[in-house]
Amino acid sequence: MALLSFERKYRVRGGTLIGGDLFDFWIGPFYVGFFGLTTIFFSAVGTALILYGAALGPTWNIWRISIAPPDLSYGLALAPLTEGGLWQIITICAIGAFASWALREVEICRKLGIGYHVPFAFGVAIFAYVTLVVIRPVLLGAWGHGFPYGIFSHLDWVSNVGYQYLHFHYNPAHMLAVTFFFTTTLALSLHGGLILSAANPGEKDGLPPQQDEVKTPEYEDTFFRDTIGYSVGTLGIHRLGLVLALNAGFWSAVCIVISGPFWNQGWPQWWNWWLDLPIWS
Ligand code: 07D
Ligand code: 07D
Ligand code: U10
Repeated sequence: MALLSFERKYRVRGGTLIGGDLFDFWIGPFYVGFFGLTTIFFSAVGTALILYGAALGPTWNIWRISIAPPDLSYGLALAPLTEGGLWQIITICAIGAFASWALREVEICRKLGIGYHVPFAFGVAIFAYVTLVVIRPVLLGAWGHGFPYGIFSHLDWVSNVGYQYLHFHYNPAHMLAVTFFFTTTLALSLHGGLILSAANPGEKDGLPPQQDEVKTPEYEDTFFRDTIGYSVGTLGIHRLGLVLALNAGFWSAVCIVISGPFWNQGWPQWWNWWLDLPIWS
C-alpha cells in the first residue's frame, strides 16, 4: 500500500491514553494528541527559560552559554531563579517534555496496533538523564550534583566528575556501558552492510545495479554461517540491536549512580577486592 493511502486508512480516531477525541488530530505530518500539546508546552517554556538565563549570563556564544544548577549549599531546597532556580525549572520542563514525547509515541503505537518497543527504548534514555539530574543528586543530598545545561560546560562536568574518582575507566559499570556502546555500533554496521549488500549487489555480469535481483535472507544467513559459523537471523539481529543499545544506556545510568552514593573512593581502589582475595595469602 502506498504510504499516503496507508496514512488515510490508519489516521482514524482512537487509541488515546487521555483526552479522548479532543486532541486526536494531525497538523501536517505530525500527530498532536494531548501529549503533543504538553510536549510543545514544556519545550517552549524550557527553551524560553534557557534564553532568559542566557540573557542574564555573560555570553551569547552558543558554545559557552550555560545554566548552572544551584550551589551545593542549597542542598535539596529550591534556589532563587538566578542562583540555580532556573536550572531547577528547566529540569522539570525537560523531564515533562521527554515524558510527554514518550507517551505521544505510545499513543501512536496504540493507533497503529504495534508494540511499545520504541517508547520503551526512549524511556531508557530518559532514565539515564533522570539518573544524572534527579536520582543521583537526591542520593547525594544536593541539586548541585546535576550537570549544567551548556554545550561545553556539560563536558567540563563530565571531565571533573570523572577525575573526582581518579580514573573513571576503572568503574566496572562504565566498562560494561562502553562495551555495549561499541558493540551496538559494530552490530549496526554489520547489519547495515549486510542489508545493503543483499539489496543492492552492485554491478555484476554487466548488469546495472537496479536490474539485479534482491537476495533473500538465505543469502544473508549463509554469509554469516560461512564467516563465523552462525547466523542470528533476520528478526534476531533487530532484537540483538535493541538489547545491546538498551544495555548501553542502562549501564551508563548504573555507572554514574554508583559513583558517590555507593562508592566514594577512586575507582582504581575498587579493584582492591581482587588483591584482597584470600587465595593470595
Ligand atoms: C544525533 C540525535 C540529535 C540530538 C542532538 C542533540 C541540544 C542541546 C542546548 C545550548 C546523539 C541536540 C542538543 C538540544 C542544546 C543548549 C542549552 C543524538 C543525536 C544533535 N548531552 N555529551 C553532545 C546532550 C550528557 C557528552 C552533543 C543532551 C551527559 C560528551 C550535544 C543531554 C554526559 C559529548 C549533546 C546530554 C554527556 C557530548 C552531541 C541530556 C553523558 C560530546 C549529542 C539531555 C551522557 C558531544 C560538545 C549527540 C559534543 C556531546 C547533548 C547529556 C557527555 C550538544 C541533550 C551529562 C562527552 N551532547 N552528555 O549527538 O560534541 O547525541 O559536545 O542529557 O563529545 Mg552531551
Ligand atoms: C543521558 C542523554 C539522554 C537524552 C534524552 C533526550 C533533546 C531534544 C531536540 C534534536 C545516556 C534529549 C533530547 C534535548 C533535542 C532535537 C529537535 C544518554 C543521555 C533523554 N567514557 N563518563 C559515560 C565513555 C571517560 C564519565 C556514558 C567512553 C573518562 C562520567 C558512556 C570513554 C572520564 C560519565 C561513556 C569515556 C569519564 C560518563 C555516556 C572513552 C572523564 C557520566 C553515555 C573512550 C575524564 C556518563 C549516565 C550515556 C553516564 C558517562 C563512554 C571516558 C567520565 C558509557 C567511550 C575516563 C562522569 N561515558 N568518561 O550515558 O554514565 O548516555 O551518564 O574514553 O555521567 Mg565516560
Ligand atoms: C527507523 C527505522 C526504519 C525506518 C525509519 C527510521 C529508525 C526500517 C521505515 C527512522 C530513522 C531516520 C529517519 C534516520 C535519521 C534519524 C536520526 C539520525 C535520529 C535523530 C533525529 C533527529 C535529529 C531529528 C529530530 C527531529 C525531531 C525530534 C522533530 C521535531 C519536531 C517537532 C518539535 C514537532 C513535534 C510535534 C508535536 C509535539 C505535536 C504537534 C505539534 C505541531 C504540529 C507543531 C505546531 C506548534 C507550534 C508551531 C507552536 C510553537 C512551538 C514551540 C515554540 C515549541 C517548539 C520549541 C522548539 C525549540 C522547536 O528503523 O525502518 O524506515 O525511517
